[in-house]
Amino acid sequence: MTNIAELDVRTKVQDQAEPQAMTDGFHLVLDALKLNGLNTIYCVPGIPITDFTRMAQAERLRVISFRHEQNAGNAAAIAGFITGKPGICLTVSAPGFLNGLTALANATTNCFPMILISGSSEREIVDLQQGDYEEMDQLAIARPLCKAAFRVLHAEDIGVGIARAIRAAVSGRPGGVYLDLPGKLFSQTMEAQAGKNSLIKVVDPAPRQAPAPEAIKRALDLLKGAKKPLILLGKGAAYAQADADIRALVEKTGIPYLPMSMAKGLLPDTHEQSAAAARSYVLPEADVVLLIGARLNWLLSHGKGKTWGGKGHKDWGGQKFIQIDIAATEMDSNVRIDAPVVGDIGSCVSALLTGIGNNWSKPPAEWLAAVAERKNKNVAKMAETLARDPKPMNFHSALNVVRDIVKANPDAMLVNEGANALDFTRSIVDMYKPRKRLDVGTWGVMGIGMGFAVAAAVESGQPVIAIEGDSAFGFSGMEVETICRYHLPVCVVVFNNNGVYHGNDKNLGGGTDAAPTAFVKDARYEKMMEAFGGVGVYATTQAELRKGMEEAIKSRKPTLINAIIDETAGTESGRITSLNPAATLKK
Ligand code: ADP
Ligand code: TZD
Repeated sequence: MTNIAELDVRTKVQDQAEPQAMTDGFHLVLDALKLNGLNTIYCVPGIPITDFTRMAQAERLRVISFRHEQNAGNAAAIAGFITGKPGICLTVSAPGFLNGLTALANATTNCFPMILISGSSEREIVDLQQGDYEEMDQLAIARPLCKAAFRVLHAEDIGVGIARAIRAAVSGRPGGVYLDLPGKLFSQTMEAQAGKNSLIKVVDPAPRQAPAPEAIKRALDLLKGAKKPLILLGKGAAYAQADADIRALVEKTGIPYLPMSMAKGLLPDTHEQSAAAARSYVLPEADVVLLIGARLNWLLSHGKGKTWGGKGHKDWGGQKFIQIDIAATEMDSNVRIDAPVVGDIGSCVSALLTGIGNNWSKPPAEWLAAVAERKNKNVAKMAETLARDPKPMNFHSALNVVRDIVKANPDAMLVNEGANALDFTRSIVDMYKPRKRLDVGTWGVMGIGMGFAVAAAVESGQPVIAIEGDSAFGFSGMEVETICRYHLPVCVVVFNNNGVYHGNDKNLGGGTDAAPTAFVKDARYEKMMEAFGGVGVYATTQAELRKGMEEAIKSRKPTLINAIIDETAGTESGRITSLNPAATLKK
């Protein structure tokens, strides 16, 4: 038993001791991020995270503050794709959180690693639905839209919470993670040393997953017997950062390859084995297709139908598929996968390379000649179209300029969204280096433009060119202020054809309202950039567009070029008109 005298002595000793150094939730979150090399935060401040953003800047983290959370979220997502580390987006509760959610869901759909951290309201009040400020059960809402969702209630669990979020975002198939931090957590205090000990520096966050030797053998056996082999590179291959091995695999096998949109530049688009210009020939003709980090989703017509030589819309072609993917459940998702190779792309490609050795026979000459013939014919046809200089400009003539500028600046990042502005840029503008082309991805989502552009500039330090449909630009256009505020070397080119897809639609009811797809005619988008101190250019000719882009890249000044395009030039939905249900009943 302790007697009173003993207690007295203890109290005195405690009184004389140094006051314990303390830390709090704010600092523990910051320290946990820093410890894991996560030094950039894309955010919109407000209750309860305003002080957090200030403290982060005081601690020398890069804090990029946006005008809308969706753009901050898109920035974090693409930062994740470019760097392989989870991009961090920080928002306020309920409405701010919801604004960030589209980006989180889009990141998950595209397999981009990001962590959406949102402050949230008092649990006790939220759970009893008593009407707190910005009340919402955010964790429950986020959960079905991302890969994992966690909430931290106690300061001593912050280290574990951040570690779990990082691992969930980047291990296996990458994706979006939601981390819920209730307002009360930030001001919770604990002893500093204990706080420090509770943090985790994540070791090997995306562990390699080597494929089974028999899976490699099965794949090589299939590839060896192929008469008309084809390699398809997807954005998973770009993300994997196994650039040299992927190039070696393509070149050692001599197999023609097709890059998906964001895999462009993994090998330069000018590579002689690129079959991009013969896409509609090689897909139905190929007999064995090796997919590397590409899903057989709608972008590849689900691996069947006429695109693949099937007789009808749902019929399979005769191809056999080898698929490399980290997600075993991706196999057989649309058609039979004859040789699944499950593992990380780096390990899988390297194992294939070892198996291939140095005596691999190239594909039959007839196949290569047939591909080359189609390709050369299409390239020549395109060159003819690109050589024209119509007045006003159309998509081709304007993109001929962009193509030259990207060729002269292969390190520049290219952001791209729109319908026609997207499809034509993808097919006309060659990319020369990996992870330079950033676009609407799996969903074909509009609104990624300025968020992606900001993060591309921040993460790479390179000039950014954003080719934007005028409709697409509108979804995130206010961030030109953010671009100016942080002095980012971003050149936005708005392809202005006065509307969604094109600008010449009429009101079918005959009223004075504009048609749903039509915008204000001859809108002066360049003045938006001028309003915040950037450079605005109004370009009606190829020469004006070229000069504007060259100066923007040289000066690294925020620039918006309003490129005036023939308002009749675009087609409905660009290349995917067939997905657009058109009314068949005439009333
Ligand atoms: P695209 O749209 O370019 O065809 P997708 O987004 O459909 O590409 O496919 C990317 C695929 O890559 C996903 O199925 C994903 O699981 C896979 N993936 C992503 N990173 C890796 C990796 N490091 N190793 C293996 N597979 C990966
Ligand atoms: N909203 C969201 C979030 N994503 C979408 N994809 C759409 C709406 C629908 N949509 C497209 O699919 S493309 C597009 C919209 C609105 C814009 C096309 O017009 P644009 O490009 O001006 O950006 P073009 O070059 O004129 O075709």
